[in-house]
Amino acid sequence: MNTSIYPEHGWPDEFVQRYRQAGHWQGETFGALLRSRALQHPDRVAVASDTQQVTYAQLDQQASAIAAGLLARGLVAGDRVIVHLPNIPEFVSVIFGLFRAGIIPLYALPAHRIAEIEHFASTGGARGYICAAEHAGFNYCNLASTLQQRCTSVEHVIVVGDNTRSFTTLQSILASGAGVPIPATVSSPQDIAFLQISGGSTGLSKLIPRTHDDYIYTLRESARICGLDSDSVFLCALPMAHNFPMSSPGFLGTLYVGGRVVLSLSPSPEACFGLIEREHVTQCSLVPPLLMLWLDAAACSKPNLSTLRVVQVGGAKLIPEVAQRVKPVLGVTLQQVFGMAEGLVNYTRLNDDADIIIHTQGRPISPDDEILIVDDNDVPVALGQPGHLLTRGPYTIRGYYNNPAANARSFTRDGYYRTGDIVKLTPTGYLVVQGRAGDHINRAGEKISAEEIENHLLAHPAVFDAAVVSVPDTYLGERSCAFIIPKNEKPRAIELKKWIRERGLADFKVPDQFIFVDTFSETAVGKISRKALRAQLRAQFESTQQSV
Ligand code: AMP
Ligand code: DBH
Repeated sequence: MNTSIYPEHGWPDEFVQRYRQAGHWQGETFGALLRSRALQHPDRVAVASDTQQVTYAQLDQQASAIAAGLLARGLVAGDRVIVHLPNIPEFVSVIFGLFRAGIIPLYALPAHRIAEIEHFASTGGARGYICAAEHAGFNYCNLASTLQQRCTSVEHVIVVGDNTRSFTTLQSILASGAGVPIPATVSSPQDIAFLQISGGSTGLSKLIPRTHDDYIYTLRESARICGLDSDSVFLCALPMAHNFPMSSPGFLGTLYVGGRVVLSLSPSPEACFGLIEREHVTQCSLVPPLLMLWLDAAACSKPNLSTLRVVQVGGAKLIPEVAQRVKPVLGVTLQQVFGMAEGLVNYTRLNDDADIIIHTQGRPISPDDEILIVDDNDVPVALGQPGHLLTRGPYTIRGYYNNPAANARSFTRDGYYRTGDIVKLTPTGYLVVQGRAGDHINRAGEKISAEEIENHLLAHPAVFDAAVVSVPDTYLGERSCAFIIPKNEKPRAIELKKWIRERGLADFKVPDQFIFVDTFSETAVGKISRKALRAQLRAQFESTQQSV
């Protein structure tokens, strides 16, 4: 099967030439990258966890064995396979095994449940699903069984760890593939390497096709901008399937430079502070609410963080009051990161003035990142004014996977991606994020689509209408609030929460708060857009907060 990027979401030829000539795209692939690092420093530890240490040579061997084992089971280059694993070393060997076989991983977050996984499997046409047997009290094998009943395309389930359902284990794949030759390079640098998922501002998440060339470019440059080298030790505390800890610079950026990745199953200070001391961690990335937890915990317990140099913070807006505490409390350099799985990533630079580090969300990685800040009619605003951020460049996608309707909405005719973010540009080219234009809730860095949750609430027999909005939250940044018009008798909030969970949605999507109302407004129903309605309800919420 031809895995080359589909014409509708490839870069036009003139851009391909430009990015190659500039040296951004260097023709590397993930499969070859690991081999070259393993040859350079076979005995260095690539990935460490509480229980395992895997060297570059071992990782390289495991990747080859997994590739051979999967191909022997009938998977072929170009197939899509969902990877649903927590922060364990097998995450890394599995994805490199898939890369080496030319199979395309589709990354799901551990918090995702059957509703999301089924959607990924059907939109991605997945032939396989690789999961942990159990993690954080959740049995992924049960999910796998339901998935196979609902999605016949998913022929292969592979489980990391023993399981009672007699699914194939990763151990048996490794054993069957060990030493078995695999076909010579199956991927070309411009092929899709994997599918990331979008935060999903309108309805369900979309699939983001990233190529070897474009993603490896961000790893190389992110590692440079974040000061990573082969002596760096990166602690991956956030879920490693997320684009931020994966690539900005993340665990892949660390492997790119031959450094060491330390995995934590939990991002809590209790779990991470000990690891930082034991493994001599130098870098880590966090979302703002976690940073706040770390700051409070460090101020009390005075852990030994002497090896830590840089903490990257991104995924949601970091307020200056919190940013200011990083250096004095943790003794490290703060690096703000404003990025998106679709591409564009901005960093404050390590040697920037404190004022820039504290008050901006950084500037783009690449001289070829093109930024436009426009009004509602796509007309550029004056410098320094807030507007919609549009972007295109050497690592920003030109289209979602298999989704022409979303592509028509999310990209301009000349290929700019409509990020949905409202930003301001400073005179020196730094971005300051103001908020979102659309209706998604950024709950501690986890993005929730209002529309997706509303549709699930509307399916409840006692709900006449529902509107989900974001409301400010001191700790989470934003939390979700559902306004509900009951049909007859008012349902209980706890019942609606249970309903959302039982529909198989990730826990972070369960509304934090419910407000029951008789009507949305005199003129609202059916006459104004959902967007205007949500804005009105949010304003209503804020005014009641002020009056208390
Ligand atoms: P996703 O679609 O899940 O990849 O999320 C990307 C979105 O997260 C961006 O478009 C922003 O809305 C938000 N985001 C990421 N980093 C930051 C940041 N440092 N400050 C504010 N918002 C951010
Ligand atoms: O929120 C994100 O998606 C994000 C944040 C920081 C991201 O994808 C990234 C850096 O690469």
